[in-house]
Amino acid sequence: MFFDRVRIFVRAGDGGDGAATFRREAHVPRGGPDGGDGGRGGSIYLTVDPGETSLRDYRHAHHFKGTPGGRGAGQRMHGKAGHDLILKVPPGTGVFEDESGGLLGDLVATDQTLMVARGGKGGLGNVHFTTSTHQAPRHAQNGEPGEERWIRLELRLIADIGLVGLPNAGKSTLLAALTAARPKIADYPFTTLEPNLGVLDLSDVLNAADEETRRPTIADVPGLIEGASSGAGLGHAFLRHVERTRILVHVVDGADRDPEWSYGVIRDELEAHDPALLKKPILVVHNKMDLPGAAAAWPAFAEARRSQGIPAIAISAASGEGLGELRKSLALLLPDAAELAEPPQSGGVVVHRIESVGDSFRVDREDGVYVVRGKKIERLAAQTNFEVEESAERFQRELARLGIDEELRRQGVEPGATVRIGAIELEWEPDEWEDR
Ligand SMILES: Nc1nc2c(ncn2[C@@H]2O[C@H](COP(=O)(O)OP(=O)(O)OP(=O)(O)O)[C@@H](O)[C@H]2O)c(=O)[nH]1
Ligand SMILES: [Mg+2]
Repeated sequence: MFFDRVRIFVRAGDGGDGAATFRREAHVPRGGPDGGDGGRGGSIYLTVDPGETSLRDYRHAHHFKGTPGGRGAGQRMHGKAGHDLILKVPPGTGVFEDESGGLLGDLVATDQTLMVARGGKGGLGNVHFTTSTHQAPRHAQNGEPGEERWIRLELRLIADIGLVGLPNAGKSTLLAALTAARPKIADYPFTTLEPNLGVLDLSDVLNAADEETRRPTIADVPGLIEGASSGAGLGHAFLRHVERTRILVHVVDGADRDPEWSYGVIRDELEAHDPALLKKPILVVHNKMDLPGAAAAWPAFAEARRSQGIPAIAISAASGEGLGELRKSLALLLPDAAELAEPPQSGGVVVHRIESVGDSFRVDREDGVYVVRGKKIERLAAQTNFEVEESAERFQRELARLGIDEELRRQGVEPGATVRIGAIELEWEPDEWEDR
């Protein structure tokens, strides 16, 4: 199995709690507040490592957690920041939010990095809550919870040249003949079950000056069959991998009963998957010329391509015939060296979504419990230490300020009723809630 699609769960570290402490000094009876802030939680990032070629690393590991930030302490000591977690992915990894399906980023270039879960902010220590009238606040914020979400990773291999063709056409044999790659080759269809990549050395057919930089990659993908574009065979999943190649080499088994039909099937499938594929430069190779059948079929095949204005070359991946000409044609079609160093058709910019923390909320009655939902209020609830009266009171003032009190009353909340906000459950006590 080739791992080109996975779903993983990422949870960034929670922020550390702020401290509510007071100075203790020999001659000061009651020192001022000196509680430091909590450290921020570790975030989770994905980064492109060109050494990775599949998402195999994520085959068994699906859950990733960032480390929490340290707690703040007295004497204004801040908590330590949590460690960030950096996960490696191969170039060509699309990152989607699982729930919405929205694209979070498209990672193509080496070292390109995307944050997928933001660490929680550290809670503020009580030093931040002094005012002219309130010199000894016992209130400190709890750390903010780290962001968590399921994300989907989808790999679209990035190669300069893609080999496409029916099973058994000789794609893997050609890859092995052109590069140092050693893919499995066998006389039966569907030998190749996952893409193989090779690096082409074209220095002999190029100017000496270009030698260093032009090292294009070739991808050999599993054979396509009729109906591949609508899901038949293995090919469908792999058509995605040829989307980003610069050049396609269409390999036809010249010794086939009907090379012309074989040729047409692949063209149709490419077009059905994405008409843009046929707009790429395509080189057709008529393979197995060492076999008498292929040699006999070549003149008619060549004539048909000539009349369509599509370049075709006769080769034998087995004997090496025609490979020099193929390499020269590839060198001519490949864009210049500078462009080769860039990832082909970089999927574009990384999309960073700024999460909005609006004041909006909703109150639903569920099994007798009033459930309050809203980003801001849930976050506040998570950051409040209800053991500290002062902090609990601050929270209740927020409920009033945001209009949540009013909405609860409108829905007929009774004394003693349970109000749930995120993971917190409160008891509705109107007197206490009102006398502020
Ligand atoms: N005589 C001859 N046989 C070839 C040539 N190229 C490939 N073959 C043979 O054709 C068979 C299929 O070759 P592969 O390279 O595995 O074909 P493929 O296109 O990669 O096939 P899938 O991986 O199944 O899609 C093997 O038995 C090869 O030895 C050639 O130029 N001449
Ligand atoms: Mg193969």
